[in-house]
Amino acid sequence: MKIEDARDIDTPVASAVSSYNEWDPLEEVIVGTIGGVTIPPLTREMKVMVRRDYWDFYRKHAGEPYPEELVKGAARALDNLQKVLEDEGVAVTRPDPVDYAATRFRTPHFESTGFFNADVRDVLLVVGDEIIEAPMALPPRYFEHFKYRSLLQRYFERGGRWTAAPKCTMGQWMYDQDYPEEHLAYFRGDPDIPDDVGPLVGQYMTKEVEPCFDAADFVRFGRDIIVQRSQVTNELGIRWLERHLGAEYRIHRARFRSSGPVHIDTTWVPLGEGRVLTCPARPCLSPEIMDMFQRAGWEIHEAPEGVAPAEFQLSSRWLSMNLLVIGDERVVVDKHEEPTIKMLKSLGIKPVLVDFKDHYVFGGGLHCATLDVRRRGGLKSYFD
Ligand code: DAV
Repeated sequence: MKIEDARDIDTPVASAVSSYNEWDPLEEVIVGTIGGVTIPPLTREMKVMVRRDYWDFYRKHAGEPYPEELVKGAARALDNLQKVLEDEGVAVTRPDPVDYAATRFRTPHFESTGFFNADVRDVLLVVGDEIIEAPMALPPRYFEHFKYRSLLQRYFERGGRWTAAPKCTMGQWMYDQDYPEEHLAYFRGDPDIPDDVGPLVGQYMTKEVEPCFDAADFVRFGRDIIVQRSQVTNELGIRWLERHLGAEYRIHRARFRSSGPVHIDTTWVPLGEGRVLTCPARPCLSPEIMDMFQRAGWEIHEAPEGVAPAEFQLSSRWLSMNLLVIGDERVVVDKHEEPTIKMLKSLGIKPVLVDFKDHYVFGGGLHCATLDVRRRGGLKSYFD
């Protein structure tokens, strides 16, 4: 990691950071980097991230680099995305790859090796002119924010506000040691799940011991922010953000029928003002959220199933709906996702195609692997 000297700190600047929703015209974005990604140790709590078919592989190879051809493929996908965005007139910044993810680290509360995928959206939350570092909830991700350190410093010099939410300890007391192992067998996109599976009866891998959240469990609609209690975001974490943002924002808790929710951006995804995608395998269980959208005249469209010929170790297939809206009725979509492309066209939206499927293996789609730093437009209410 290299952090350059600060430049020009005495010249006042208008903030380079400004983004209030997921769809205003995109001017500047961070695209993640994959270099250094390391197979994380398969501790009990990490099983919420890794599909069961891969548990043996993760057990055997913890702390090692992923197979080189997978990393190369994902790196190419991220470069493809950078090019497509630049061709659309969006400025792109990239973090440095890390070279220390395989290093064993130790805090007073746990020991682990790293993980460090390209999913910047999991780690950082932009609300207006502020970039917030999420506490995260899983030990291999404890230091993941450092990957963005030099970029964050740069955005700070360019006028952005920079906040770190309190880190949690990630000590074993944070995780439910009685969480039924068999419930982890159901993965996030499974439509047929029993009614008593953990999250449906209010049981999660993370307990309410310390605030924790991943940034990707929040989705921004101007003054209104929708959040889900998930395996990695607890109610205390939600309250921390609610109090931190104060009266200008309204945080709405939404529940979905999911066996193990992790990140809301394959579940409830705005396509623009007045239109949101819902995942048919994870319908919304909160009547007040459905009411809120319906009363304000929002259209709720079911996302078609993903079809990209890709490998999924860390996510469901629903990365197909993990879209990056770049404004003016343009949406970036993987070029293999024909049904999604067709749906976008039928809504009068221009699909901007990118070859991205080789990044899916690391658990992230187009929204996960990016962070909008600046979108044209200000703070508005879309539900009054
Ligand atoms: O559907 O498995 C993936 C989102 C990762 N940021 C899913 C959620």
